[in-house]
Amino acid sequence: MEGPQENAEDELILSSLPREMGWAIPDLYLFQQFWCPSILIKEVNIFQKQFEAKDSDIFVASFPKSGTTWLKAITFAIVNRQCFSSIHNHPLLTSNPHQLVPAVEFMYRGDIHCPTTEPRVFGTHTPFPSLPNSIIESKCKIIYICRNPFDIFVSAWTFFDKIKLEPLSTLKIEEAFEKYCNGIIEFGPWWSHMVGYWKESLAKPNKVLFLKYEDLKDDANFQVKKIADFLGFPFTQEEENNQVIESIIKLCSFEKMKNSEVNKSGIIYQFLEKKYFFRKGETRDWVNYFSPSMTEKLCKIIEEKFGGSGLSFMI
Ligand code: PPS
Repeated sequence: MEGPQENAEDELILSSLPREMGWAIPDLYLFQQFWCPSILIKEVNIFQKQFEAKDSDIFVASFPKSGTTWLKAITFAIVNRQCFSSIHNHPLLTSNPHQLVPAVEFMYRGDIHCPTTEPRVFGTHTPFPSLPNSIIESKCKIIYICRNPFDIFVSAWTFFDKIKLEPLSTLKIEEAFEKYCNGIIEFGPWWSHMVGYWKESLAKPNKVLFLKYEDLKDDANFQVKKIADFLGFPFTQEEENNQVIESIIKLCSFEKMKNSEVNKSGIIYQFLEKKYFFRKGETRDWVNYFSPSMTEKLCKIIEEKFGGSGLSFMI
């Protein structure tokens, strides 16, 4: 518990930071060059200062609404496949992926606990430059999932509206889009988030694996094998013959997860309804929401922010 002096210091630090209204969280502060939700600043600080990574740790990193839940499920299923070989008694049928693979930012809030078995698998929305040194310096691995910025926008706009905290009211799509184009969104700007992990994946391909939601949709079998190889848990020929990859894909599929009783009701992280993590699970749903001028504007921003980085999106 913090005393009055620490609270006063926290307040003083916050009051010196640029502030904007969030989409779901009333206040976002520009903290270490990203828009950090006020309720998580203390947690991100503790994470940076206290987290001790183990060489065997695995981090599923992402910008919100990029496919985190899906990749958490797949990663958990890959690394624990010896313990839970039967699809009928798998923990993913009785727990939400965010309970099995906790977000480090929420781990210091009380209702989510640090995994007790190794390899420990964690999630994080923290941008690469703000990760604790022990993650950078240890041999732990990071898998980043990236999604095209058009679908992220729609997914975020619909999701944040459902989970928004008082006193926020519904953001019109035009208002949300304006903020999005300025990078003002929980954990934004989205472009620097993606480019940060992208560059690190190029510099250290054994440390950071960069995946795209669209590629996972397109050829899950190939991507699941790639993840397993990267993590040092490759599938044996016997496993391949026994359709182990296919059963992991099926277990983690959108339909299976959305329709699983455990994901239909209840909350996690103290305020998030589990059912809202599963909406359509498709690519290109953005065409149903974007006007021609929005499309043109976002294309320009993508060109400006990603040009020369080598990172591109199939629009
Ligand atoms: S969060 O809040 O950051 O953890 O959200 P995140 O999981 O990153 O993104 C949510 C979007 O991913 C879709 N989703 C899936 N797609 C494919 N397969 C599976 N299993 C799956 N689970 C969740 C979810 O529906 C959100 O996308 P949209 O476009 O809104 O449907």
